[in-house]
Amino acid sequence: MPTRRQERRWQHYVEDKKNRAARQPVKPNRKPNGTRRRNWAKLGYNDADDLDMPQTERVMPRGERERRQRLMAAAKPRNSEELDIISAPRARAEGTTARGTVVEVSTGLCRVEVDGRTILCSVRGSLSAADSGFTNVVAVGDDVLVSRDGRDAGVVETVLPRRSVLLRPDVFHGHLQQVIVANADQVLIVGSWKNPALWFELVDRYLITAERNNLSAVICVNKIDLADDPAEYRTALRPYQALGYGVLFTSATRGDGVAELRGLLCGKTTAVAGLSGVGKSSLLTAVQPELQLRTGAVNEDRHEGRHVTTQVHLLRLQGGGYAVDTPGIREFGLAGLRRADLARFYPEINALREQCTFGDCSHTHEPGCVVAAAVAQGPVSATRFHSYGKIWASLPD
Ligand SMILES: Nc1nc2c(ncn2[C@@H]2O[C@H](COP(=O)(O)OP(=O)(O)OP(=O)(O)O)[C@@H](O)[C@H]2O)c(=O)[nH]1
Ligand SMILES: [Mg+2]
Ligand SMILES: [Zn+2]
Repeated sequence: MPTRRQERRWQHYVEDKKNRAARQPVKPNRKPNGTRRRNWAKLGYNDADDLDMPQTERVMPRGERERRQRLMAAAKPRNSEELDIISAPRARAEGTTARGTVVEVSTGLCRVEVDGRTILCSVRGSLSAADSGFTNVVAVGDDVLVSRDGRDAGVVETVLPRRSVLLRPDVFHGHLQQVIVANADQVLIVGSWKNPALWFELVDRYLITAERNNLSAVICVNKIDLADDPAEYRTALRPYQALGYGVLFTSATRGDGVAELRGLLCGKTTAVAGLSGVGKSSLLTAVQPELQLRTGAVNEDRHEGRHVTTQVHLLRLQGGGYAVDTPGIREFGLAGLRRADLARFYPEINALREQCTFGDCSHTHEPGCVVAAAVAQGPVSATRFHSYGKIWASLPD
């Protein structure tokens, strides 16, 4: 217990300190200390515990911030939805904030589905792309908080933490990444058996992208009506089935596999990826005819589509869930992947790697490569090995 005298001395000390601080001359040109901005858009749910730290925070003694976070986390509800709301900076127009999903984006504007209605929104200027780490602030699939000004318009105030992102190099700044789809659960990799012919390397690239983003992937081989014999495509896709990948054979024109596809899309957010002209829009229209997505003929000479779908759209499905009809994008992100890490995405190659003569065998040219020998004998499919080599050659060391 402090004595009365000690207490008085303490009071005196505090008063004196206050007065001295008040006597400090004000320096008009003093710059405020730099602040650290919290990059909440990049945080996953794992980081949700520290989301309600203020946007601008003081530099604290070592360990102090973590201590406060632990205390706050202990006092907080564990429900992730509540965490989202708590973590969001307050919208300006309090009382009119609503939560919605971005269904379409164009420069500076986006359409957001709120309570079953789609409203046109601008994006609050203080939400900067640089802070998000990507070249776009808002992406299709984003969960956002909007403040409403009128029934059909609003402003995106906050982009809530993303569960997943599908990226591609930005069109104008190739070294930066653009978010194509946020919060997808799975990728539907669409290729056509013919016209244009199935491009296995692209299938593998998309499989790697999906795995790197923790998304499940299903391969959909469309236009099977153009095959002379079903054995052709069934044999070609067997190595993928053997590896455990889901494979669906469809014909948007004849209706094969459409019911199965509908079931697969139900209740999830699916990014539909594949080259132009393979029938992505046709398949989605077959799944849900009222979507009536624009489709286009494939160029007879070049066997390529004409990029009929140019915008990324989030389409609400009747059975629940969303599908994202993406334009044919070749370079869904392998950014940051190095040659040495590629085999990790080829389980059948990875399983043999320790038997190769050289410990750091790349399985592309070395003598004594067990993987190359396995291709001749069968365990590694020639198609997969070929794609592995092509992708390896395109990656940095
Ligand atoms: N024979 C056949 N043709 C199909 C099938 N599915 C789509 N097509 C045709 O393929 C062409 C391209 O189809 P789209 O649905 O526009 O292709 P997309 O993948 O959406 O192309 P982009 O929007 O350019 O990326 C159209 O002429 C379709 O009629 C199919 O199962 N069989
Ligand atoms: Mg299309
Ligand atoms: Zn090897």
